[in-house]
Amino acid sequence: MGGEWGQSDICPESAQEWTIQVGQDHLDMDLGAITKYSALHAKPNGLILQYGTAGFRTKAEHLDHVMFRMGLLAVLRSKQTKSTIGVMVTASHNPEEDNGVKLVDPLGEMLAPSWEEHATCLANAEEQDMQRVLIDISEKEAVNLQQDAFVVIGRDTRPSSEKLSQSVIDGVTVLGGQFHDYGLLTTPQLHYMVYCRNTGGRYGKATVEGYYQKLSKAFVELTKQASCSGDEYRSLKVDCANGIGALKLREMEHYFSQGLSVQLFNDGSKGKLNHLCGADFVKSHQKPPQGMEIKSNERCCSFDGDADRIVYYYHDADGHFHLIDGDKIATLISSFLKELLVEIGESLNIGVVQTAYANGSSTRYLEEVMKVPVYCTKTGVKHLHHKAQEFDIGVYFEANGHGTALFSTAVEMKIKQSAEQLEDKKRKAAKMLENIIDLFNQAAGDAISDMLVIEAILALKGLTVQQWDALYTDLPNRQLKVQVADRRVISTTNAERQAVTPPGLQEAINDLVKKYKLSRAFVRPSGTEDVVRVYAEADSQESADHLAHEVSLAVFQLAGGIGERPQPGF
Ligand code: 16G
Ligand code: MG
Repeated sequence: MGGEWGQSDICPESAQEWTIQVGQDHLDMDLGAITKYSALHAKPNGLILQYGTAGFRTKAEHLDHVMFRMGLLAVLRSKQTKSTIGVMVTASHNPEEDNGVKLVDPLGEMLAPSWEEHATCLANAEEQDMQRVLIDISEKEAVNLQQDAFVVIGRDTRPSSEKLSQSVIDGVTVLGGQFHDYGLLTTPQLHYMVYCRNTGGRYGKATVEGYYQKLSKAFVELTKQASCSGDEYRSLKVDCANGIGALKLREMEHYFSQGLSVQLFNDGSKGKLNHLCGADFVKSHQKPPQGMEIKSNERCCSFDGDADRIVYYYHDADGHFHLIDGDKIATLISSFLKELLVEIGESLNIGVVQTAYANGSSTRYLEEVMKVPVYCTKTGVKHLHHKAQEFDIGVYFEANGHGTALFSTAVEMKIKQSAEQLEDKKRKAAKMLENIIDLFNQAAGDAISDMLVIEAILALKGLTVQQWDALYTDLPNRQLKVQVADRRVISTTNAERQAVTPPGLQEAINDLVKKYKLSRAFVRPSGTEDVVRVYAEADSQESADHLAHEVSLAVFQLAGGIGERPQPGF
């Protein structure tokens, strides 16, 4: 979330309106110590930040107070839920100078929305109001301050991350919380740790070792069943965005090497984090990362800076670049899961969850060819995750490569039973599904786990990357950004596919879309940058480019564009 300097309208109560109702309970907060330590992590006057789609994100030098305060908040959340809460210090695919923080809820999920609001209020309170906001949150949420609190902390490889995670620890400690600092972790590893700790170890062991062993065991079991062998199927080039993914994959590699050999690029030994590499760069520029040499038909993938996204790609024999994004990953996974269910003879309800960015071809393929129901939610992992929980098996992916599959407890039990009771082919399929369930990180989208799932499926089905890519052809598309004075003038409905305000904008988009074949377009205010995003797809790249440009102009005119008018050409 870009930092803005100015008056907050997020927490409208002014300092005077706070009635000081320090109840008996609050004597359990050492207010003197909080004030003293808070002054050591002082908030720059007037800095306003918002807990956005993926927590707070801005220049690292503006975040010290936010980290301290998120340490405090994590303790309150932990006391309220009587569970371990996670705090991850990362800014994912943002430039190296940025940083960010997000809280992880008890089952490894994103923080509940009402607490996102508390996070925003607490981060924006001026120094003198901070205590009162803290007390207000604990009153509103009926936090029993006598309850114990436990917080686990992880961080990515940014130069600023170590110091910032120390500020989180200061916040946790001053409120009397216990903590475990995992140090360097991928974001999904921290989600996994939180999930493990709050489910009494049933999900796995809450150590990196436990994570490596659980996933690798499942992967090796699966790939043992694959009939094809040879290097072609079992080696993969991985662009690690010069981030934490490189460290963790290197640590993990020997656990699964009998099933797959990985060659790491952009491993952080020289390049800058996320600079000209990583999943976000590859997806948005539709070209390979720097620092990786690709021979034709070699299978390659990219992680993002905190290893919670993955995209695949290859060069064909003519040297053309082909991107395999989250939509095609979801298609591969859901078709494989569906095949296994048919083989086992189970009719479970399986659903795929996408966002408005999903390529129209993928949705059509899933619905019409695979006959899998598809649902669309707003952008942001929490929305997809939430929807996917409604199914026996919910597969969710954003086109940008963030996603996973969720299995209900009932399904897990059923499959375990089937793997023991059924015979022959059915038993084999049930065993496979059992291992696939273990291989997914069900707490969050996870580049390492997804990579192993994909590699296992390709090996089991004997598919090459080109055959996978050929499932369907993506419709040409284009994404653009438009600068406006206040992006909040744009509000949307129908999972962001239609603009409600400003008046006339949706009508203008409808008229433009009508001019092109197989076309679709939508606009939405970004949750992470101060821009409006425009998406268009059509039957040709030229049409998609034109449509995106025309929609950008409509946004510029009707939604208060600033700076230079959008120009055609990319
Ligand atoms: C964040 C979200 C990601 C979403 C992106 C959209 C999480 C963990 N991450 O990175 O899911 O696709 O924001 O960004 O929720 P935008 O709002 O700027 O388009
Ligand atoms: Mg990320």
